[in-house]
Amino acid sequence: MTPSDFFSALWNSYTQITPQAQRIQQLFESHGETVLNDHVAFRTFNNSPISLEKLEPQLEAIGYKAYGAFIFESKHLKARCYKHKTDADSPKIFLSELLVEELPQHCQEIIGKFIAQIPADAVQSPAVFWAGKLWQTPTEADYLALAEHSEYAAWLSTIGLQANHFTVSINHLKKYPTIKAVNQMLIDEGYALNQVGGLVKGTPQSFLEQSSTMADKVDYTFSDGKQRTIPSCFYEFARRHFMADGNLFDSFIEGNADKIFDSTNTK
Ligand code: OOG
Ligand code: NI
Repeated sequence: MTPSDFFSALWNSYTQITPQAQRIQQLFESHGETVLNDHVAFRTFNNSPISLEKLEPQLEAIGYKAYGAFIFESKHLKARCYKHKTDADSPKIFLSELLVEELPQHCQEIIGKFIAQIPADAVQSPAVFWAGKLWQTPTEADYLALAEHSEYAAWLSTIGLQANHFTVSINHLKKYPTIKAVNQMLIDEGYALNQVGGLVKGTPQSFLEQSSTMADKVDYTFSDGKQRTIPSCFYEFARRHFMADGNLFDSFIEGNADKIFDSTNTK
């Protein structure tokens, strides 16, 4: 599978439940822009057949290699980032996993029921990255119990493996050169942005500025028949800056990422 096939399959499954991303991309295009992606991100459960460690070889299979590692203590996550070995324009990939054993016992038990349903050989090809949830639909009570302690766990229990965001590269836009201009356009168009820690995460001095929409909401029926609208996926905007050595910063920043995760919060 080529990276281009990989990202177009991902975009298809992502926009099915994130119609705002398609609309915002079209908005940029209607203003004469060509939208390039800075990165996409995935979430998963550790100690499972779809752990970060088990998924990583499928990224290597499409020509990617890991170049950074991150820890999010209060969210009980760890993550790695990946870039293509030869094509610098191919989107970067951010893959995180939930450290399930750090959650309260009752959450571990709920997640344990999902993990027990994942086939041991679930990871066979890069297509696993849009496999969705590999377990039965949770009950509303289990979903709410997870959300209480880990919004990430609640989100993952309903959505599963799939790109949780694509990211517009502001560096490649012509008419919206700053993150402020992008945010203002989105606000004028009525989109709800993630305000955790302010609209803009990061500064030019830290070489990476990011903002994101709040996730789209989709109608969801839990296994017990209860219905509610739940967050699906969101769209991100990133502007990278040059470092003193003349290279564009190409990694991620824990302090920014910590807030971007909140784009799928239920509250
Ligand atoms: C990933 C959040 C981190 C970034 O650009 O820092 C991130 C997620 O929400 O799964 O995407
Ligand atoms: Ni991101």
